Order: sequence, then structure tokens, then C-alpha cells
Amino acid sequence: ETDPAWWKEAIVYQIYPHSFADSNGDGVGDIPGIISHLDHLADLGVDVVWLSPVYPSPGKDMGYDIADYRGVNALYGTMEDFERMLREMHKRGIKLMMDLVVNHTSSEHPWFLSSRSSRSSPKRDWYIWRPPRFSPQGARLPPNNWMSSFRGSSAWTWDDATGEYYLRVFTEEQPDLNWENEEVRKAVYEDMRFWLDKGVDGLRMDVINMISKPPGFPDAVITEPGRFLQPAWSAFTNGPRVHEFIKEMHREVLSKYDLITVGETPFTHDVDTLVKYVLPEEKELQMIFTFELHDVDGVPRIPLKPRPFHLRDFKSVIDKYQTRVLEAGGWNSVYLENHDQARSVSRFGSGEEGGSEGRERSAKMLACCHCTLSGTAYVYQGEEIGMVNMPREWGLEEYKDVKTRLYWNEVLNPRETEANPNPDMSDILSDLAHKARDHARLPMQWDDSPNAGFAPAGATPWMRVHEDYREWNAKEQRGREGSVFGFWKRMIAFRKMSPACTYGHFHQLAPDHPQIFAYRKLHRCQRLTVILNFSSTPTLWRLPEELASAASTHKIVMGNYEDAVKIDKDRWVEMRPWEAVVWEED
Ligand code: TEU
Repeated sequence: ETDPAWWKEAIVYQIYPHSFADSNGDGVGDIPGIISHLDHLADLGVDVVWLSPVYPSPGKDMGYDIADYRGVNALYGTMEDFERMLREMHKRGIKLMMDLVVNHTSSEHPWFLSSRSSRSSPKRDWYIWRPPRFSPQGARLPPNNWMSSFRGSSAWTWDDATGEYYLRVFTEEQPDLNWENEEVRKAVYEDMRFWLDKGVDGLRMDVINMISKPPGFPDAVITEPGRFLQPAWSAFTNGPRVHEFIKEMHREVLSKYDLITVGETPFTHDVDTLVKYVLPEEKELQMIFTFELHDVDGVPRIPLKPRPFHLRDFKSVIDKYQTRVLEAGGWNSVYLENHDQARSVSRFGSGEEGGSEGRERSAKMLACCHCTLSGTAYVYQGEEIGMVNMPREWGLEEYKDVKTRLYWNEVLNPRETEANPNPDMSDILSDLAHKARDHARLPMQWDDSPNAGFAPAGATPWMRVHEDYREWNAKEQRGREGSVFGFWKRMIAFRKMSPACTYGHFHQLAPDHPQIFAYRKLHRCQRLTVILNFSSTPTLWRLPEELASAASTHKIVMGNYEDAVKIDKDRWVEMRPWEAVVWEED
């Protein structure tokens, strides 16, 4: 049994600053905007805020390209604003977790400016520089066949001035730091202490499983025959020294503070591989984010390509983390959304098709699922009010994300010919409508005033506001107990009172059922049974024999319908559309 800890029981709320609240009317969210909405978070029951990057950045990847690890982006405010925000959070008992993005910097970071200035720069070796290869015909080729993780180009960029390639696994403007160099590691640790000494309470570590690259930079295995560039996730994740580096970081920095830490680790789905990051005795991280759930409705190697959602896949991913990771002694992060993923109601719930009723019901059903799983729970801004993807009809011009643009161009370029200068791209637009990262980045819907209360009237929000804001907004929902927000609030309160939610042993009841997700959560003397209908159709589901006496011994403790679920004498439970119920055994 796992030891209790504050960071295990915490409800973490992710703020994506660009889209949260704009106080000064420039169309971009900012720190004073965050401060003005802290009561909303306190009301919801949030314990920790994970703040996506607020550092100075040219914004090529929305702040995940950092030009100064110790500053605050002027778009968001000043260091004084930041410190005030931290005080205001602490006053409300909310801790702050910052985003640590140190696999790469911005190409505008002074370290990189120096590194690229000449081969003899003292910072040359702070990044990863390699000479070109040449084809038999004498054409210059990058050092290996790695494709950028955003696809559409090599992971290497040629630098004419110094005659070498540098590695940049994401965009050209995000050169990878060379973690083999001890000076780099020391500099990163210094920058981490800068924030932790200010009183920051935790760190979310961007693609932390990519900081160690394989020596010799071998070619990636060919998975897309007929072309030079190959997807290379497995080549640049979980490298040979990654655990050594994270242990060092723990020894030098993390161990000196009482923190919450979570590592982002794409392409790390194998239990033995992933638990190494999170076993307490390894002294590395408390938990990680993997993207297995992201891929249940996507094609892993082509991240913006959707595939149909099947509940069975969803259940088996959840089952694996709920059972095997915990049995192995690890700890989970539980999340359904973040700033890189489409909205959960659109992916797993009714979406817009279900009308207001289906949307509200399914958002609550997902909240019930979310809040009854073991691990630390992460809620993404807007999830608590059931925000959905942007409408299908919106065109490419509403998508701003660099990853979206690169994917689009990768498909467009070969289609665009002299004979066909305007190829049909509707299939790709439909991919985007399902899977683009942009959906999560629409402005937060605070109220029914112009710009949804995200920005003052007259301002032009940096992304288009969803038209449904008059009906779907935080203000309306806070005033109505039966709202999605009201349900989230109750669900969070229930989770906090019910250790079986956070710590319980998970036991699935009907793994093969195509519509019902049912499980028990057992912790000491608390026994919960959770039944969720992941469909818009009424579904009869028969309780297993072991729960034969349930109808008489269980009481309904949570549910998303006013009246109790029906169960007959033969143990058939009549689950209404998107129904969620939690029973507790007396
Ligand atoms: O994301 C890592 C990453 O690879 C994601 O883009 C992943 O592919 C995505 O979840 C699936 O669509 C992190 C940040 O969260 C992301 O915003 C950054 O763009 C990226 O690192 C580079 O810093």
C-alpha cells in the first residue's frame, strides 16, 4: 500500500496563460488575469496550479521555446505580477507548479546565440552540433534520418555560418541542449533554484525523457519505407543516461525542497520502463504523464491523425495504469486533457452532436471517471465547465499551432502540383477538427459578455472564441448547482473525503463491454463501485454475481441524474444515456 502524501491527494489545475484571462485588452491572457480568477479555482477545490510557461519567449511554440529561464514574458506581466500571483495563490492555500522546459531552449536564448556564433564559442558544446553526411551523389545530408517530432522536416537544422547541423527535435527555433555537458546541467539546476527559492512548489518537466540522446546518433529504424526521414521517437526517448541525469537533478535540487514533480514522457508505455522514473527508491520523479490515452483515438506516429474511439481501448489503457503501475510501486497522474490534446467531451463524450443535454451529462460522466481513479488528478482549464472542440466548420485560419501548420504542409506539399494548385484538403481539416492541439487553446469562457469575458469588449482575442459561450460559461455554471461545474465541485469534494478514489485498488468489472466502464475501488474499509455509460443510448448491464447483494447493501453516493439508477431483482442495471453512478458499500 502506498504511503499518503499531500501531492498524491492534490487536485492540480493546469493554466495555459495565453488563453486563460486577458486583463489589459491585448487579446492575450496574462498574470493579472490569472489573479482575478483565483477564487474560481479555490471554489472548485484546486490545491495546485500547474502554469504552462510564462518565461520570455519568441513564441514559436507558445512559450515552450524559452529565451530566458529567469524572467517573465512581458506579454503576461512583470516579475512583480508573478510574485503577487504566487502570494495570492498561497493565501488561498493553492500551490504553484511551474513548467520546466530544459530539453531545449529557444534559438533566441543567449546560450544558443553564443553557441551558434562560432565553432570555438565556449558554449558551442552546450548544444548538439554535428557535421553533415554526403550522399553518393555528393548532396549534403543531415547526420541521420531523424524526423522532427512535429513531422514535416529533419530533426537537424543546417547552420551555414559555422558549417554544421544542430539537433532540434521540435521546431527549428528549439535547439536541443547537450545534457552530456556538465556545465549545462549545472546552469539548469541554478535556474531551477531561482524559482524554487522564490517559493514555487513544484515542477512539470517537459519531455524530460528526451534529455539523454543515444551516443553516435544512429539512424532510426525504417517504419515509413520509401523516404529518407523517419519518425524517431524511440531513438530520442529514454536514452542511456536519462536516469543518471534525473537522479543528479534530484540530488542537487529537488531533494532540497518539498515539491510536487511530474515528468512528461512521451513514448514510454512499457511498465518496466516507465516505473523507473517514479519508484520512490529511485529518487527521481513522483509521477509522469504518458500519452497512451492520447493515442486511443489517434495514430501514434502521426499524432494529428485520428482513428475511431473504442471504449475497450480506453478501458484497457486505464486498467494498465490503475493496476500494473501501482502494483509495481509507482504512482500515476490522472488526466483526460491538457494543452496538447483535443477536448475530452469531444473525444470520449457526446461532443456537440448530443446537444446541451448530452454534452452536460457526458461531461459529468467523464468527471466522475476522472475523480475516481487512483493517482494525482489533473484538470485542464475549461474541462470543469465542459468546453468542447472548435466547430467543424471553422477553417484552417482558426488553427494557430505550429504542429498543426507543419502537419498541414507535410500533406499539402506533395498534393500541390502545377496541374492541381488547389488540392482538396478537407480530409486533413477533418483530422484537425478531431485531434489538433488548438482545441484546448481556445479562450476560456468566463461569462456571457463579449469575448466570453476572456478579454475586455473591443479586444481581439488571439484565438477565436467559441460561439457557444453565451450558454457555456463559468459564471452561469457557478450559479447553478446542477451544472458541469457544480458536479465537478461535488466530485472533487467527494474524492477528497474518499481515500478509495485516490488510493484504492482498482478492479474492473466488465472489461469487454463496449459501452459500460465499471470498476470497484477498494481501500481499507471503503468499497466503491463506479458504473459509467459511455454512450448516448440506454444500456442494460448485469451486475456480476459477486455484487448480488449490492442493491440492498450499497448506497448511491454520486450520480449525474436527479433520481436513482434502476436495478431489478436479477441484477440488471438500467443505465441511462451517459449515466454515471458511484455506490458505496455500508
Ligand atoms: O509536448 C511534447 C510532445 O511531443 C507533444 O507535442 C505531443 O506530441 C502531443 O501531446 C501529442 O499531440 C511538450 C509540450 O507539452 C508541447 O506543448 C510542446 O510543443 C513540446 O513539448 C515541445 O516543448
